[in-house]
Amino acid sequence: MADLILALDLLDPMYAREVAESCAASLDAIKLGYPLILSAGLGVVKDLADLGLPLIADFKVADIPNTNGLIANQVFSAGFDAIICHGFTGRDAVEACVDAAHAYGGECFVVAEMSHPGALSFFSRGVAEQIATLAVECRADGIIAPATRPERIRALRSVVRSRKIYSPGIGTQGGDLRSVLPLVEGVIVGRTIYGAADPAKEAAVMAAIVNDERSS
Ligand code: NUP
Repeated sequence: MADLILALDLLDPMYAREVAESCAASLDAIKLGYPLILSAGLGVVKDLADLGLPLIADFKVADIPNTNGLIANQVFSAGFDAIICHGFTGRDAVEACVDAAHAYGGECFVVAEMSHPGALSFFSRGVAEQIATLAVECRADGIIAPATRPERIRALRSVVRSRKIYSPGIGTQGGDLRSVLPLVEGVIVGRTIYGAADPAKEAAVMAAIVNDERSS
């Protein structure tokens, strides 16, 4: 049973709000990252809160434990429900994000392997499995794994077992929605939805596929 998560990587806050609002009925969560937050400010989180959808902060936090904790506390006090951090920083740094998330009743997801081609320079050769293992040991709520490489999702599933896998890379990056849905708890989709001529229609089409998979 996978969630449909919109990656709202738009720079114009008014248009971002319009797209989010028009797609909201088809979505299970919205992911915000540097593009929108740097252009609109952290206040955009409160602006989107009335849509009633969980908001995920994709800052891929990757600093020392103290700084990670400070960042995560800002994220959750701004109203986010979940945070994404990197795992290559190691146990203490990941734990700082997980601890802050759980203190706020929120969730923390650890990037195990990225979806773009260049990710293979460093995430291959067992590194992703090690990061996923660390995520489990640190009590993270789940990992991020690439929709562009379903076989890697399957490999990482055997590490994280019942923890969540959220997967970006559908559509524009080449990942196939129908192939990935049975493997994960959430698909993260940006340009394929917000870049469509009619984002609400595209979100509805994808939500119908998600619902089909849920009921199969
Ligand atoms: O490995 C990752 N790949 C990825 O695309 C980890 C991510 N967090 N993302 C994010 O997912 C990326 O920053 C963007 O916000 C979204 C995918 O967007 P799109 O390729 O569907 O437009």
